Amino acid sequence: MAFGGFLKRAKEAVTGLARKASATLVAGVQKTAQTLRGGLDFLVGRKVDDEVADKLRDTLIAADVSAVMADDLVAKVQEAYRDREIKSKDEILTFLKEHIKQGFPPQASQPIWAVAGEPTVILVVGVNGSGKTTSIAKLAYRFKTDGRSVLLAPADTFRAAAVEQLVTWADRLGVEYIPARQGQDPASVAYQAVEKALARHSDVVIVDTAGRLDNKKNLMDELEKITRVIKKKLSSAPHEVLMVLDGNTGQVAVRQAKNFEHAAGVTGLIITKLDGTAKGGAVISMRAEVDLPVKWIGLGEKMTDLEPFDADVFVDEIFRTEPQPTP
Ligand SMILES: Nc1nc2c(ncn2[C@@H]2O[C@H](COP(=O)(O)OP(=O)(O)OP(=O)(O)O)[C@@H](O)[C@H]2O)c(=O)[nH]1
Ligand SMILES: [Mg+2]
Repeated sequence: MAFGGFLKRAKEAVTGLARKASATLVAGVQKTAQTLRGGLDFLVGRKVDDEVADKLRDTLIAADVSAVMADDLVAKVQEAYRDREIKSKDEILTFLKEHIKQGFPPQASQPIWAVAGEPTVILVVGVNGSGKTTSIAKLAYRFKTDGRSVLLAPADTFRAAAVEQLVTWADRLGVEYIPARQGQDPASVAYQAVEKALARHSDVVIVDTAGRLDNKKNLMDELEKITRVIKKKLSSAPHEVLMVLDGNTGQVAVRQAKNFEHAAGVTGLIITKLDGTAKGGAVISMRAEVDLPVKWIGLGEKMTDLEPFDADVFVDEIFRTEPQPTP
């Protein structure tokens, strides 16, 4: 890895301490923030009685926070109000945010890297159209910007257009890829990618997979085969298996994640398409409902529109009390 990249990341780590929301995040979660803000305004000057509790619950659910989590949060607010720990709208909001943030263990959303000298192999899986290929391009862009060399493996050989889509991104990003043709065995594409990455000392290999994985068995079978084959080249791989979920589907995405929670070594989630939806609350229920960390969030169609998930920043942003002009 280039020294420049190391310096840049070290600098990010330091400046990251302030952890401010980026313009992309601010713009991306606007609709969710509006929904929450619109509903929470009634808290001003009100007692937390049953009516207010119901309204609070409805507001959380309108932003696609799960019913279980909404019930739990409302019960905690009612209790704290009764115990006179919180009173004003601002206190209630701060209390809510702290409780939600506490659910996210620190560091859980960090990427998993291979040991030095080995390529990190990332498999990307998920249902049709969830945003796998686009997210891979965004990850490649990020890693490349950080000074890592990236190799893309178009192992979605089901559709010819899928290979082309990833190759077009690779060319645009100036990263390497493995050529593949329609109908080729996906596992062989992944194998060749790992082989080439070892030979070239690439830092990261990202493997795209077909979106036909609409049930657990398909996903398990495909992952199991790809995994078995790449392990022949690199026994520690894959280091990360990321499941991509369409954030636009809100609670449906949560159920999907739950369904695949223990399947096939999934290590983390990418939640896409959070821009343009008011269902961003689903992201905060992921932790309460699913034993998998949200690692990245997609906030648009451009290569810069993917960010590491930072629960503190995300929660502050969706519960922002004042509309914030895009910085
Ligand atoms: N607005 C928005 N659009 C996104 C985001 N991520 C992906 N998309 C769009 O969603 C559509 C599907 O994305 P793909 O990356 O092709 O999805 P996929 O999972 O690879 O699809 P298949 O290969 O067909 O299974 C494309 O039009 C993307 O531009 C996002 O974060 N925000
Ligand atoms: Mg695709």
